[in-house]
Amino acid sequence: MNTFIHNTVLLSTLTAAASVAQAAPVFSCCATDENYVGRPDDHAPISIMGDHTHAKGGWMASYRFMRMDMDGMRNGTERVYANDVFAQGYSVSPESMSMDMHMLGLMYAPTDTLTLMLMANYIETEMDHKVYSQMGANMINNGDRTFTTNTSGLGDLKLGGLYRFYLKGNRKAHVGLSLNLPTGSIEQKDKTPKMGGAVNQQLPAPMQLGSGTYDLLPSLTYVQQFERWSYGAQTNAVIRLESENDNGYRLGDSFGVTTWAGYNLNEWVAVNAGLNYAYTRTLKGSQDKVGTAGPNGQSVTTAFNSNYGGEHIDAIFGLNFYAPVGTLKGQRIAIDLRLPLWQDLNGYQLETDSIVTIGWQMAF
Ligand SMILES: [Cu+2]
Repeated sequence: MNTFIHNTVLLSTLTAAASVAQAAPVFSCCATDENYVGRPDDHAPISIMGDHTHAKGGWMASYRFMRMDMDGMRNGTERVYANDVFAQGYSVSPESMSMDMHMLGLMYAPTDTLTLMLMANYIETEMDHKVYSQMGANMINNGDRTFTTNTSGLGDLKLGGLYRFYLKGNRKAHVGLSLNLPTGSIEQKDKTPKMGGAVNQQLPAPMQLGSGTYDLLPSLTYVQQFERWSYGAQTNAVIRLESENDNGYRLGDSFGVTTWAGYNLNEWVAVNAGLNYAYTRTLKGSQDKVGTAGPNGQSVTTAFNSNYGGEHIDAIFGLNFYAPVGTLKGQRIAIDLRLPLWQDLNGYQLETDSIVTIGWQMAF
């Protein structure tokens, strides 16, 4: 009798345990090649590139829209104003800038360890400026104290691959290497001030659509997944391979480190947050077609190398939506917001206020 009760209790305990074991793991940990199971936190916040690889034969198409807003000038870590810029001898001070970028991406994995990537983008920029005085405005800008420049067009093409060299249990790591092809124009012009009146002239580097140089983009990414959440870290760099482009300058090399964590609220939605540190070196060479002289001494801040480069730390907050089943299976929609926590900019430059990225990704 005792044995019977004991066995019955044991059996029902086992049955209960088995049913819990079947029902409990909503999320399969972890996505290996042999047992690939998508989950919302499989991808980093959408603004982070090259964060994931694909299993053999996998394709992914993506579209991202990024908007960056910059408003107000900064010297080092201090907020400054147009009058502070004019006091340094500049005739024109940038006031604000926005950049919209549309990015189309394609990924394909010929093997489980290698994923190839291609990215193209279309850029639209707008910059507002202020002229140092009414007298100056009369001399160089037809009497207007403010003016706006715009550019738009195709940017640089990026071509490369990710190689996953480490996969053990719930941990994985990959290196990435891409080449930036200078397909974006560096010949963008718009109506800007000149002695005698504003005319169509070459715009400074921040308004150009490409770097004008072949650049190397290496990266290293590490990710660890748990049942409900995951975290990752990535370090990346931009190395300019040429000493100058066709217009006599080259953009600064840059180096960055990003960490993030994602938490699955359910099978469809994950929240994520992260931190990004980036360091950019100053511009090198000289912008041949951009004038440096103005009625107040110098022209605009963006004509001078000392006003390029710096460091910043951004906080990242995002949401990933993923369809694990149904007609939308394999599709993702994600959004993230980057807010600068700290910026230390060389010379006088526009400060970044926010970067929003919205993306759609489809694996097939
Ligand atoms: Cu992908």
